[in-house]
Amino acid sequence: MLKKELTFALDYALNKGFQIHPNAFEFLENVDTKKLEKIIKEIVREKTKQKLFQINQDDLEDYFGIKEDKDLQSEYKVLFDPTSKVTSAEGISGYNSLFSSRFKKLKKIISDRPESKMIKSIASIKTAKLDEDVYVCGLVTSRNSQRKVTNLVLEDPSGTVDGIIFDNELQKTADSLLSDQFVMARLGVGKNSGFIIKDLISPDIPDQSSNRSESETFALFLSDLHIGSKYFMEEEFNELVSWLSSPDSVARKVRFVLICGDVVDGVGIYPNQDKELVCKTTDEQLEKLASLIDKIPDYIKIFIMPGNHDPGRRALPQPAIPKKFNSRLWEKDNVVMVGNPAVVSLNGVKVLMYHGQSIDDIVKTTPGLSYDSPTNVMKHLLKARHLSPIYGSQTPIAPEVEDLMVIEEIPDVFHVGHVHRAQLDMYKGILLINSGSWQNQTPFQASVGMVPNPGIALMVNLKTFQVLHQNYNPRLDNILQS
Ligand code: D5M
Ligand code: FE
Ligand code: ZN
Repeated sequence: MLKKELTFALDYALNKGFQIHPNAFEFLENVDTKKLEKIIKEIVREKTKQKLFQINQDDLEDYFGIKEDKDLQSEYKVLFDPTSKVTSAEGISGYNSLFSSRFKKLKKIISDRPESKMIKSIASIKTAKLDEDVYVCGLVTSRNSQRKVTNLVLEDPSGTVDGIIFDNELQKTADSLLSDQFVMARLGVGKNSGFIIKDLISPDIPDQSSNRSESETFALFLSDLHIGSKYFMEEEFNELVSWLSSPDSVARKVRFVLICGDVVDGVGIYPNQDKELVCKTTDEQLEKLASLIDKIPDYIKIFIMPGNHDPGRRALPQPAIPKKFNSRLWEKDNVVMVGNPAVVSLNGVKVLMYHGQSIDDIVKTTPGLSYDSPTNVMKHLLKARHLSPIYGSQTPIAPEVEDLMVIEEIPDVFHVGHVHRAQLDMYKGILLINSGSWQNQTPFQASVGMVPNPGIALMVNLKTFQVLHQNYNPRLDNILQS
């Protein structure tokens, strides 16, 4: 039902012979009701003078002084998108080329370090007589911690080596390594001629300065909307969407919206999901997404990435949500459909977007990590320079010829979702954002004790990297973690 102030304003204009364009109508719905009468009277007076008898959104934006600021920089580039690159080689030979690509790419990354000049192949250190320590590098194939010692097996294309760690601190470093991640090790020979690991060096992120936007343009970071689910916070999300076209001074500067996957809840993703869906088909769910996007001003660019709930390929890397599921999204000029992971540049600021599927496997196998702090997991990914190292666990990984999950480019912002906990942090100058979710706690999450903090919108000033947040969740215990 229309608010009475709005009905009054509309009647006033109609009685004066005016037509009201639907976009003006939507705009007026979001204006403070107390101001409506004054606004409409002034616009009617002004336009009557001009003998123009239609009120449209432009008139209202003129009135509020909130027309698109053309001077605000808003340039984007997609720097990396796996969509056209996925080839999926077959079976065993596919995985062989995947791991060999991973090894090569990461060896190149680590070759900036001085120690890397001394790297030897694993096969060669087994046959040579070693008088001094040597460096090898490889993927972690197993890690085993007993009370006093840790055993680590590394594999390079020439073979595998089994090393023992006695040092307490180094054992902790070893525990923090992710299965199948790349690492460099300093090895010495022990008394019984076994190898002792004396140091472990991850590829990691070098100290660097990050790129900034010249203008104070804002980007809005979102994830895990789960549109179609009974638990999607539709009302709160609509409020956020309306805010984007409101006169608010920050809203006026938002030029980018990044959605980090699980945009819809999907169909048949988990057992008995249909009981928790309000939209029963992916078509219906994506159409609802498209109609929400219709309400966002078209000078705002919206990047949409798939997650594990969205239609299309499930295995990583994921191509963009295919056009056959919703052509309208693909055809909208202000929507950019990207795969998972993707790198986009916003006014020169490089944002690495990744849904975050691998977090599930990592929290299960790495001491000290948990769902409560997704940004700590993100730091591990950056250290390993890989988004989803663990193979053969819950996260499906496709046998690509090239490993597209290696973090080759160093981002300025690392944006992840999936675990439904909004959190911020910094790591080596990189802004870490887990953008949380817009889905209330599901019965499954409650059963495993996962407590999401949904309904928090995170906005980053791309010039200063200052982060603002708005909590649309009415629950008082729902707070942003940092
Ligand atoms: O996942 C939201 C979060 O819930 C994510 O951290 C994984 C976790 N989750 C969801 N389903 C399962 C099952 N079946 N087992 C273990 N953990 C799960 P989302 O991708 O939004 O479903
Ligand atoms: Fe999700
Ligand atoms: Zn997810």
